[in-house]
Amino acid sequence: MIAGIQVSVRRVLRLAVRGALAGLLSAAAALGVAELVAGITGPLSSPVIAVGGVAINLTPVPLKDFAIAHFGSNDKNVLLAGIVVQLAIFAAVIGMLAMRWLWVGLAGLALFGALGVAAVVSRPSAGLSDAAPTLIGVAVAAVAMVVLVRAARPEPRRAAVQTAAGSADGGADLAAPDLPVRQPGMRVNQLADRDQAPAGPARRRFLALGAGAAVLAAGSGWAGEQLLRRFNVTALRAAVRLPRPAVAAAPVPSGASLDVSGITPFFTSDSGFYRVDTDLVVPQVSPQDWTLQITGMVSHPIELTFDDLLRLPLIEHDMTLVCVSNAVGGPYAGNGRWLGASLPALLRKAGIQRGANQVLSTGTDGMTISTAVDTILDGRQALIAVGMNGQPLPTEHGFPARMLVPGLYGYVSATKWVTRLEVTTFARQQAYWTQRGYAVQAPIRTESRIDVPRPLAQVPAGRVAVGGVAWAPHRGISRVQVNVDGGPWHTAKLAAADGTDTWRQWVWPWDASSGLHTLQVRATDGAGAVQTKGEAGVFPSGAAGWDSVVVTVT
Ligand SMILES: Nc1nc2c(c(=O)[nH]1)N[C@H]1C(S)=C(S)[C@@H](COP(=O)(O)O)O[C@H]1N2
Ligand SMILES: [Mo]
Repeated sequence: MIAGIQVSVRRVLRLAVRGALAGLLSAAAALGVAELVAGITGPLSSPVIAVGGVAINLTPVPLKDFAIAHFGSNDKNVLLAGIVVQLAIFAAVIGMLAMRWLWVGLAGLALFGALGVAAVVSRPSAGLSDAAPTLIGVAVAAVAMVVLVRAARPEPRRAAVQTAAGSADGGADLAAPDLPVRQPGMRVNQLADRDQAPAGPARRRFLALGAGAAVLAAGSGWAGEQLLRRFNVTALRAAVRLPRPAVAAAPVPSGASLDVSGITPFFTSDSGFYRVDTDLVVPQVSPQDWTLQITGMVSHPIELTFDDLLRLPLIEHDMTLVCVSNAVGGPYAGNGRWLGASLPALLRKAGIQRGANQVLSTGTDGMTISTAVDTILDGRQALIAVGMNGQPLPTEHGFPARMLVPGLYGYVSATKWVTRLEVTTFARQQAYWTQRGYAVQAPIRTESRIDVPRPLAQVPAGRVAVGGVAWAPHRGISRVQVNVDGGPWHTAKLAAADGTDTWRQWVWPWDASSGLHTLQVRATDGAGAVQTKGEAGVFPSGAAGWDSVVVTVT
């Protein structure tokens, strides 16, 4: 009896493993084939990416802030990994169910396909052809599942022995519908005997078909990746020749960079520039297809090609861009020399109608960003930028064009891959992050950051350079102060200012005595407002509070 139970447990387990494998391999084939078809129809029609995109858009704000804070630019890989794990579990479960009821497995695949199609077609500017990768992938998966499940089900060796299996595992409803019913007197060793049956040729057949599905999945996935490369705009970007600026930026003052090792450099390199967006794959926008439309409440709607844009007088301007998700002391700020057409000039040319107070800009990824008309027109150097640090915009930073408005957090100003500016009102339309509760007006808060010494560093007693950067874009920084262990504030030395729109490095020479010490920093902006001590989280209008580090002086 015990032996019989053991045998059937083993048998059930083996069938479950095969079912799970059948499910996993079918799903893998679906994804591989979908990738291959997406290689023809375009990267945005890939279902995994689309499902990931929907997941990002549905992610509650606190979770998204948590992800940005804890995983940084890896947050998307974490999300993708999560989706793949969930998909794998789902596939394994429907595969196991399919061993008993094939229709349940197929229904599971259909559900999975429906989710994929819904995600893909919900993307902005999606067409019906974008559903093709998912549909074809799911169709292939259905065939793979039928074939694999049939091969995985135990085959009768002798009709008499099959009897037990027929009603016990349900597999026989496919394999042999006309089996006799189970006979009550069946003995354990017959079951055991029956259990050996799928070994040998049947097992090899399942393994061969499984290997075939795996090869199909990997091969089509690989081919899809190769095809998708042609959507990459790296070469098109390399071919862009930016004109000389009509208005060049003033040379950066020689004292803008302090000689403090470990301090944030004045200009951020492309690779060091933080990236924040909701995109799982970096949008690839060809400058040949790109246009910028200025529509809505304007007297003369405008449509510009990339060449038109490059023919406008281009302005060079230095400014620091900050993300609202930057925690106190955090890394999501970067400084660049930008090149672009004047946004106020473009809007004036279009002729803003009375009553309009918002520019709602849209990127090719569907991101919408709303900016106050008043702010854009108040004299600051707002741009439709094409260049960053002397090169065309990097693809991740919005190639071929992005919007920039000095002094505002990125989510209300810095639309990457921008193709549309709609002049409208705040009452009529809301942007992506404002729909999610973030502030409508979001000037960058005055912030200062200690770069050195690093948190929990050990430093020798004596002179220690405490240094970092401080920013209050468009207001400028007038003073930075440091205190030790909550003592009096000491005024730091500020690097020369490169206008009011960029950050400033600072350094304070500290006579460090041995022991454990806490350093704190605060900045004063150009209008005399001191950075507040009161702490605030990043939601809904940016983090506030003083950065501090604890160091051990030995
Ligand atoms: N199209 C698009 N533009 C976007 C975003 C986005 O998700 N999509 N994110 C915004 C946010 S929140 C910030 S902080 C800046 C970041 O710009 P960067 O990635 O070039 O540093 O881009 C802004 N522009
Ligand atoms: Mo941001």
